[in-house]
Amino acid sequence: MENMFNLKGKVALITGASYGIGFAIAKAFAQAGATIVFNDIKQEFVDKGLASYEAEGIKAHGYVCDVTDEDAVNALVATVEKEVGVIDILVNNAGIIKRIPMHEMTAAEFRQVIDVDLNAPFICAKAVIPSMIKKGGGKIINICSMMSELGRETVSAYAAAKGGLKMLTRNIASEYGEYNIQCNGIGPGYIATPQTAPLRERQADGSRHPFDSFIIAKTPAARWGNPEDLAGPAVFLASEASNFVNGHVLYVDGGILAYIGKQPK
Ligand code: NAP
Ligand code: GCO
Repeated sequence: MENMFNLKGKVALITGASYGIGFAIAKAFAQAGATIVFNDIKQEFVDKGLASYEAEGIKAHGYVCDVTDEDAVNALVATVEKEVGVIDILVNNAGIIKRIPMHEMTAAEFRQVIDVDLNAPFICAKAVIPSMIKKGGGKIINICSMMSELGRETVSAYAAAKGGLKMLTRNIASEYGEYNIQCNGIGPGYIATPQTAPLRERQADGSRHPFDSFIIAKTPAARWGNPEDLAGPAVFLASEASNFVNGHVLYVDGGILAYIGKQPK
């Protein structure tokens, strides 16, 4: 059973993994035996990420690459194949959010979110699939969201992207399953990372941010998730244990999607 979750000999590219969810997933992959490759937009963040991995005893390979730039992504994949090895596992983790009421959001802002959160996973998956086919298979994991299923005020672009990412996940699974490529999604709930820090900021009087209290009431686990809560589900979807799981979005949300929410006192 242990071997089913073993990633020894596998090369994993986790995009945008200097910190946050991507870092936690990469750390778990390393602990399962994988070789870690990650990218970030700025050398400064790549360097910080390398230091963080080293502090965990992980010799990661870090590269500067903007995932929205197709030429840069293709060059990254070619460099990784030459310097590290063929990519067996791709985690499309890099992502941004802009919280702006839709009627105030510019088309350029909308496009920017779609570019990173939806176009980039397409670009990265397209770049790794040919070598996965040649190698006899691979794993693609797209980091979806509660917003792959639900909407809320101010996140129109993000929800459109993450909803699209759920269907891109299903389509990659459909088109490449016959090549032993499994493409699945992970849908994190509300996770404590820099991306959600504004939603958890303490108020001037020291009380919880209203959104923080709201999420606690909407989550059966009555807590925010930690990036480490995604480690096991990610290793499962990256390992042989999930070889017949394809086109699935595994929600790791503490039960949010199952729950109407706690009645206000
Ligand atoms: P985060 O803390 O904001 O980190 C996002 C990472 O993506 C950063 O390393 C960032 O690099 C990188 N990135 C952004 N744009 C990029 C680009 N064009 N090219 C390369 N790297 C880029 O986010 P997170 O909370 O860890 O979230 C990671 C993923 O999980 C995202 O896809 C997010 O939508 C999703 N997610 C998050 C939550 C949550 O509650 N936190 C829940 C569900 C889904 P820089 O530092 O250089 O900007
Ligand atoms: C927001 C949050 C969410 C989380 C996550 C939930 O503003 O609602 O940022 O979108 O990031 O996607 O799954």
